[in-house]
Amino acid sequence: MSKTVYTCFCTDIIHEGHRNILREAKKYGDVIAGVLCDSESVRYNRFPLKSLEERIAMIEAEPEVSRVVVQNEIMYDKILAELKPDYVVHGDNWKEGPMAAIRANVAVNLAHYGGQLIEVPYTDNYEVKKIDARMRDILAMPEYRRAMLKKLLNIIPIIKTIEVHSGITGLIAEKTVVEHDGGLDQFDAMWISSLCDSTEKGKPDIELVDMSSRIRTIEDVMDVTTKPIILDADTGGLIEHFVYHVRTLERMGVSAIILEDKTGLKKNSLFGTEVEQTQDTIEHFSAKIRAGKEAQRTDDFMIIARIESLILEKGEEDAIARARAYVGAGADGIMIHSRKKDPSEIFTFCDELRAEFPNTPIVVVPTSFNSVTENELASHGVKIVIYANQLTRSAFPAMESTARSILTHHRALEADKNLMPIKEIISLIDDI
Ligand code: SPV
Ligand code: MG
Repeated sequence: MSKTVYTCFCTDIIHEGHRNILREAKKYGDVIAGVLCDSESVRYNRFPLKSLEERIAMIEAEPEVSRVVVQNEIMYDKILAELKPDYVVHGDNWKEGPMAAIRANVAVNLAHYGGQLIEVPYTDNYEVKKIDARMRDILAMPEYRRAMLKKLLNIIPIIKTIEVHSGITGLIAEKTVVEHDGGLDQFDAMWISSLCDSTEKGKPDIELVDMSSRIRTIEDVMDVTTKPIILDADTGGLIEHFVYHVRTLERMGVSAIILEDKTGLKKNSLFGTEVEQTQDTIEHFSAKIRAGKEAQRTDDFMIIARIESLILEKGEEDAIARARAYVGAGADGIMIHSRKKDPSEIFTFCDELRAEFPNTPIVVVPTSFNSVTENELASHGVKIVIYANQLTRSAFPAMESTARSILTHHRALEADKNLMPIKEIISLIDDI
């Protein structure tokens, strides 16, 4: 009986490197090729440009491949237990970084039944690099990027979103991958926070930083990333202005905006009732949502209504009544905010909303109730979690401490142990 060889792909295009792996694999027996499913592709690599069906057809068309299967988990336990191939073939580029955990997992699983690992030298030439960069460039195009958020809602249980306010924070959101709990993980989307965009400019979070400036920040982030963007649109301003902003943001490739039901001089929600804040009327805010929905031109763009009733201590009933009205006005999702440490009021709201509107995405920002886990939130129907300010809050004390150290010691030596080497900083930045 001929031997079997297994190799898994997570790619939208077959290039010389993949063909090399397939040719090598064929030397050992019948090749079963795996195609990594969508939900694991976004955790392991990036958002797929092709559908699963298209990726399967692409791999099936390769002459060395006898059979294609879908691999549903990045770790190989299940697929190897099921297929028991004599060999697993993989490029040798997984010896370091988060991918090393997958390599170790394959080795353990092969050892269970006496399978063998064949590592093929990774094809790291100019053409392969160019193809990879091209895939990234396509994903960053407005039409692809804009559509990604809605697609993600159907692919993964909860969308993990991190605040970004510049090219460099965008790169951190784009490139940080960790290995934990037997899998790899990364952020799915980026939040452009009014608080952090303002703080970055040394300005208060009162809608002082205007849309032209916010757009500049979005452009900086978009220039170097591919992940979908959710913009904190504050109150959206005057309805007559808001509709123009919707057009601009949609055209740029922003996937969603979150519009807050406050009016007049907006202050940051985390001040709660300590400062004067006015909630908009249901009628006026609903009219704003309706106007925005009428202004947009694609089905991809989402307008998410943010309810401030719990922040302003107006109670659950008011929050639910508003959610009902805003969904009726066309809101594509509801964000509920709270500044309590205990998440129970958030859970109560989510459970109620979920029962009434099973398909409306719920968004939360667990800054105050930060002990909740993503799994807990997902179990209450939350679809998008936003870590709204943590990158800014971690950078500020680090920078301040460096400034203090240099002032204290009249030199930079003492601060240096906490600094990222210039070489590492530079390696974050991609060439075109
Ligand atoms: C922001 O990040 O600007 C927000 C979330 O609006 S919060 O600061 O919690 O109000
Ligand atoms: Mg804000």
